[in-house]
Amino acid sequence: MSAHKAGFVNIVGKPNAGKSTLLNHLMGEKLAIVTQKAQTTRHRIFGIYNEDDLQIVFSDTPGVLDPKYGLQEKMMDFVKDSLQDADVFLFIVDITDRTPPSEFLIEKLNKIPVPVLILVNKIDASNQTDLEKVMEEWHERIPKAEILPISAITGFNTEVILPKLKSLLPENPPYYDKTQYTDKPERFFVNEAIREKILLNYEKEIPYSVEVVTEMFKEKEGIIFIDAVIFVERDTQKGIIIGHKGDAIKKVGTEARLDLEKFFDKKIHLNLFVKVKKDWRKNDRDLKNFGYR
Ligand SMILES: Nc1nc2c(ncn2[C@@H]2O[C@H](COP(=O)(O)OP(=O)(O)OP(=O)(O)O)[C@@H](O)[C@H]2O)c(=O)[nH]1
Ligand SMILES: [Mg+2]
Repeated sequence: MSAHKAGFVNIVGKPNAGKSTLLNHLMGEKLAIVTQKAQTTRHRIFGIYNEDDLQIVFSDTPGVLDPKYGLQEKMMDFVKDSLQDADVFLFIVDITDRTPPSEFLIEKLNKIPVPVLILVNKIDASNQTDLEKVMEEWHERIPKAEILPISAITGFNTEVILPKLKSLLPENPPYYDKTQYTDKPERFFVNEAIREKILLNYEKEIPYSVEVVTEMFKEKEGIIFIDAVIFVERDTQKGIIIGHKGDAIKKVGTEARLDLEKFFDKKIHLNLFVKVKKDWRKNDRDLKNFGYR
């Protein structure tokens, strides 16, 4: 057998580029939530891909942005971490995104002596002329990078990514137990499943004002019993989350439960509560309690 290879492959890019979609696709498992709204991912999530002679520790990160409040600053701290410890970068760009690229990322990736693979994503929603133009532009911005057009949603051209990464990674023993596929505990996936449904079911600032904490996760006779709290910033938001006669929160609960039953492959009993924690996004102590350091 050939020598074992292992390393860290960090997925970076702007909000909404398709980073989490790609992580899930490469892992064959829904580890990271995906929505059409920017700033869906708030934490750094490891997805650990294992073969007999290979371990790739993927890290999915929040999209790179200019922070406007405490929570976003903490989110960018996760991004900065991920710029420190990579063996290879997967830089995802969205071909349908007409806004200017992140100069911050371009500068970093040019400076760091680590291979960069630029994945021009969402080509299913584009055409050949635009693709050639965009690939040329990226070649000029980051000359050392190899550029690959893909569609993370349809899987087009994604089969070349793993072999390419394998060729770039160093010989190393595995960093994690080979049966482990993520660094996150069960409760994290519960919090995220609920947050995804909130992103999908509510408008404007509401999803961004929400944090979810699972307070109980207990398995008994094949059923998982979960109590989770949805924290909002203001009383008015609490009313909106609950909705008329509780219809809105009931919908969130049902949708999250169905996803979680699939993820854990068990029956789930899910209780949701809503509480107000005034302006938590700007409060350092609250942010720390919610796991943002
Ligand atoms: N058409 C098309 N849409 C895609 C593709 N990949 C992702 N998307 C969509 O783009 C949106 C954003 O996808 P995410 O995976 O959440 O993007 P992200 O980069 O993780 O976003 P943040 O976590 O907010 O930084 C979702 O609506 C996806 O369904 C693709 O290849 N083609
Ligand atoms: Mg994401």
